Amino acid sequence: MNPTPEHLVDVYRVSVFAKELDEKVQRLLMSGTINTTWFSWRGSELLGAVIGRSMRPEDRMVAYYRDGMSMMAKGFPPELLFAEALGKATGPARGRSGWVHAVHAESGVIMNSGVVGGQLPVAAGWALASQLSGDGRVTVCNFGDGAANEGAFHEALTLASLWQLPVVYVCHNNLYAEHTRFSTTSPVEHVVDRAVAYGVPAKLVDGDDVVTVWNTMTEALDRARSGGGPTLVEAMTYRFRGHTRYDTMAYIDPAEVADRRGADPVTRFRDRLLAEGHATEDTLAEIDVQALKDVEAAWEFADQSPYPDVAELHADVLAAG
Ligand SMILES: Cc1ncc(C[n+]2csc(CCOP(=O)(O)OP(=O)(O)O)c2C)c(N)n1
Ligand SMILES: [Mg+2]
Repeated sequence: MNPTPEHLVDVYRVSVFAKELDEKVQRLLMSGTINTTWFSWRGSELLGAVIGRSMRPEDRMVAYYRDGMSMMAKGFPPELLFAEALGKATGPARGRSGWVHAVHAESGVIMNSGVVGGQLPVAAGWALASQLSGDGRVTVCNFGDGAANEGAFHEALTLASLWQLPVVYVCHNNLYAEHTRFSTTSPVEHVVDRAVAYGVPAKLVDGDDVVTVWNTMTEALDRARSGGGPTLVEAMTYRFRGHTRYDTMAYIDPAEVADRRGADPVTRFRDRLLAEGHATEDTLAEIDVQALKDVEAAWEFADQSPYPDVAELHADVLAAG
């Protein structure tokens, strides 16, 4: 079913917030104000917003390190994510997991893990638990094009298909895994080209095309929920910044990056909402102002939160004797 105008404006709200949060973190990092491991998601905000918003609250998401936008869209409170990233005691793991392993049980989101591809079998396991308990939940698993080259991809897709698990695998194909272009590591052009080997329905989509991604996700979620098994979605997207903040992107043609940055999906979606009459300039301007305020509130919360007490250093750590 096509997204309603309310859905579309909501997707804009979530994606403009994710964009501003990423920009804020970038400024804090580059000015030396904070120091944390951060993988910028600039360029993929729309994709993340649609994935998170097309899911039901009770569904589960296994996310990955460049995926904060999907996690927040699913309900992970931004201030808690920020606090966890900074190692603060108010983070859901009391600052111990850092950004890369953040978990928020209430919204059903886990980020697993620093091991590229590690999230795919974990998602199959969560989906198996839903199938066995009959809880009606679907698990969505986000991963990158690089993760699709891991053995875990093959293992997870095989099991998910054999057991018809309620899971949707969403590959965020941003063309690069660290400094390596996907085309130099894959004999086939697209990750979905491999789906036939697993007997899994698959769809290739433009990750910036909100309506198509929405319809693809809702169809895949419905199929999983009604016992129809897994789906593989490959969403083409782009990474405006380097793999990490130290990456100068010397391995990419500067014209490619300039072209992509010049066609910011969030800005283009805003233009489209106006052109198609889904929202007025006043409404969107209000959303833009609120996004900046909400980002500042999340930052203030994280910044003012205390670090864990040093007495906690050995708490929850398994030790013999
Ligand atoms: C098993 C494993 N191999 C290598 C790495 C190092 N590494 C971290 S991120 C990354 C790139 C993964 O790229 P992709 O899956 O396309 O995700 P993207 O960063 O592009 O979103 C690599 C190789 C790792 N963390 N784990
Ligand atoms: Mg990638």
